[in-house]
Amino acid sequence: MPPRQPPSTPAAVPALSRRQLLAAGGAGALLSACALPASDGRTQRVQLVAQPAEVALRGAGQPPVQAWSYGGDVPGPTIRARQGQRLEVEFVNRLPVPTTVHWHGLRLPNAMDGVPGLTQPPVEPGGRFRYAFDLPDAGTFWYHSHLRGSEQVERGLHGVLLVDEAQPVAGFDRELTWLVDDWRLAPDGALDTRFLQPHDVAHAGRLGNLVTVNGRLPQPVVLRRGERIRLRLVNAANARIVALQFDGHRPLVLALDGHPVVPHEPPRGRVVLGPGMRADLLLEAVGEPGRRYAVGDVFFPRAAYDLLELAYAAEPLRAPDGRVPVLAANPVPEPVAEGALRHVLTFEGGMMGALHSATLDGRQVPFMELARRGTPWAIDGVVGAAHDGHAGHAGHAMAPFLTVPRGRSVELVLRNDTRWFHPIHLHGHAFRLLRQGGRDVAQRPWLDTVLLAPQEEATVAFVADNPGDWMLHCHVLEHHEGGMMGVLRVA
Ligand SMILES: [Cu+2]
Repeated sequence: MPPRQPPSTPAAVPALSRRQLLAAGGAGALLSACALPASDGRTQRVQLVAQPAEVALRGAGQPPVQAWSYGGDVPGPTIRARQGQRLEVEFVNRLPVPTTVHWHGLRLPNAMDGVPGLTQPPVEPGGRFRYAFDLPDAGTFWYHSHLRGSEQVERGLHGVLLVDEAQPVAGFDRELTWLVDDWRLAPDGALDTRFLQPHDVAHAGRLGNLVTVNGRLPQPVVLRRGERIRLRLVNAANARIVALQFDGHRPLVLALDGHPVVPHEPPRGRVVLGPGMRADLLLEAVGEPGRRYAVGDVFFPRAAYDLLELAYAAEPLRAPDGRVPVLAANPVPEPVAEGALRHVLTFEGGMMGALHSATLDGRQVPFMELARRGTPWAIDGVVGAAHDGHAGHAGHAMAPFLTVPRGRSVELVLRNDTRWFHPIHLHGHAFRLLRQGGRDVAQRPWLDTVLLAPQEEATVAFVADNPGDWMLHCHVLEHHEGGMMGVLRVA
C-alpha cells in the first residue's frame, strides 16, 4: 500500500522524540474527570466546566487552536462510572454563549437529556445545571453540546463517557479509547469559524482538513505482541464518516453504540462509524515485534489516509491465542412484533434530491428558498426548526411526528430519500436494527444511531418505555440544524 497522508494536513508531522513515543502508548489514557465532590459506591459525582481553551491539536511547537472545551482540553475529561451507579454532574457554563450537555446514547430521564427548548432551557453564560441520572447500561458513550452543535461541537465541546460493566470483564490486558474528530482549519492554522456554510449544509456537512485522535494529531500507538486490547472508538466529528481498516490485524467488533454484539469481524474488514456512533473492538496484537502497521480511514476510497500507526515493541507479551472476552448484554426491554406501532419516516432534501417543497414554520416553502435559508432538509415533508432561543431560529415548538403510549413496541421504517449519508440518532432509547438495505440484519444489534446510505431504508424496533419528548435527528450536525430533526413523544 502506498504511503497515505491525512487530508491536507496543515503541518508536517513532527519527528517523534522517545518521550512522545512513550506517551503515545497511552493514546487512550485520557485524563479522568475531576471527581471533586465526594463520590461513593452508589453515586459518581463530577464537575464539568465549559470554558474557552487553547488546544495543541497539532502538537507541541505548533500554534494552538482557540477552542471551546470541557475542563480546559479537547476532548473533555473522560467521565467514568459503573453500571448501576448514579451519575451527578455539576455543570458550569463559562462560555460567552448559552449551551447544554447531551448524554449521547444514555437511557435517562427526559429532563436530563440536554436538548434546549425541548427538555431544558439553555444554560446561560455564568449559569449552572445539575445533571443527575442512573446508569442502567454499561458501554462506550459520549457527551456533547446540543445547542448549535454545528459550532459548539466543532469548537470542541465533547468528551467520552465510559460505563464499566457491573461485573468486571476478564480477558483484556489493556484498554484504549480513540475519540476521532475532524477539524476545519483556516490556512493560518486557526479554526475556520464560518460555521453552517450553506454549501456544507446542503451537501455532506462540514468536512474538515485535520483528523485528530483524542484531540491531537495522531501519534503511533505502542503495542506488544499478544496483547488483548479493548479499543473503544467514538466518532465525534460533525460530518466525517470513517471506515477504519487495520493493516495486518483482524479486530473483532464486541459492541456497537455501547451494547454488546456477538463478536464478529466487521463487514469487508472495515469498522464504519458515522458521526455519533461508537464501537468496542477486540484488537489482538498479532503483529511482529519491531514492525509498524497502519490504521487507515478508507471511507472515501480516493481520499484514503493513514489515521495512525500501531508500533510494536521489541518484546512480545505472549503468543496470540485468539481468546475472546465476553461482554454481558444490557437490560434493554425487548420489543414485540405483534401489536407494534408501525410508522414510516422519510428523510428528504439536500442537493440533487427530489424535494420540491416542504413545510417550514407552518408554510409551504419551495426547495430553492429552503436551500437559501439554510434549511434544505425535511422529515415527512416538514423542516424541523430548533427552538433553542438562538438568533435566526423561529420560536415554534415542534409538533411530534409520532406519539406513542408508554410501554408500546414501535417499529420505525427509516427511509433515506436523498443522495447523502445520514446517521439517524434517537434520544433516550436503544433500538434493535432489524432490516437494512433490503436485508434482515442477522445480529439485530442494539443501537442509538443508524447510518443510512443514500436511498437506503432501515427498520428499527424498540419499546417506547421512556416518557417524554425525544429528539430524532441526523447526527451530521449541519443536516440536523438544516432541518433534519423531529420529535417522538412517549406519552
Ligand atoms: Cu444527515
